Amino acid sequence: AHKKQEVAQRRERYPVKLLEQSIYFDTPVVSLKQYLRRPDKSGIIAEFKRRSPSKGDINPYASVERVSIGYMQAGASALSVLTDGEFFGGKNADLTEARAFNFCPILRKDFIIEEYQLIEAKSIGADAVLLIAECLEAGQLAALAKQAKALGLEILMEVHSAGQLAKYVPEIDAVGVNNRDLTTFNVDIATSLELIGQLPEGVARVSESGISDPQVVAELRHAGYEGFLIGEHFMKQAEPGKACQE
Ligand code: IGP
Repeated sequence: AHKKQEVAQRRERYPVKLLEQSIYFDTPVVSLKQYLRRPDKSGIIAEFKRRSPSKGDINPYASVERVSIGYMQAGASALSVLTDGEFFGGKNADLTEARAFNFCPILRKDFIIEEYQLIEAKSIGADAVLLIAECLEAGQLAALAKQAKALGLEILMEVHSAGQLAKYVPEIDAVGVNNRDLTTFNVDIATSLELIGQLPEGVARVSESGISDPQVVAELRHAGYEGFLIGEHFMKQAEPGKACQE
């Protein structure tokens, strides 16, 4: 409900007609799916987040420029930038700042519930958006997936259980299995290991959350994952980019 209000307020201040003037509307996206499959990259989607509902402050004064460049120098395949303000202390301008300094796929990490947020994602320079199965009805997810595609955005659909895979539609480019239960905040890598066999054919497979160990990345890769979404483990270090190198 909060998200709805927040989006309604922004829509009033920044109508679609205004967003459409953004130069990023003329720029084709950098493909997350393709970058995850590049042999010269690590498969890591390195996330910028200042705080989280489960951990509170992680790195409240972190610089987007410094952290995102550090991630890319360390060989990350892509960036994920939290734009949600209420829970994660992010903002749209954070993503645009990351865009200005990096040529790589950038995922807009937010709770997307309306088409306006997709138009916004395109206007701030995102290449891909997250659609969380748990937050959306099947019909809603399918409609947003079509609208995202029409804007040229790639889609990462997030699931936490096998049942949520029923919401999959062919527009989706990547499926992310969230190891964190959004209601209890418990993380368990076993979630990814259990669901790998049930993911649809052809999508990029991403394991999300609670990853802090290169050995776990190796294990997930061996199981069939191509992407590894890592936030807190990097962000809690003074130099998140350096942590990404290890
Ligand atoms: C990153 P972690 O445990 O490495 O910080 O997790 C990412 O998976 C997590 O931030 C996340 C998220 C989300 C945040 C996964 N799904 C949905 C906000 C909304």
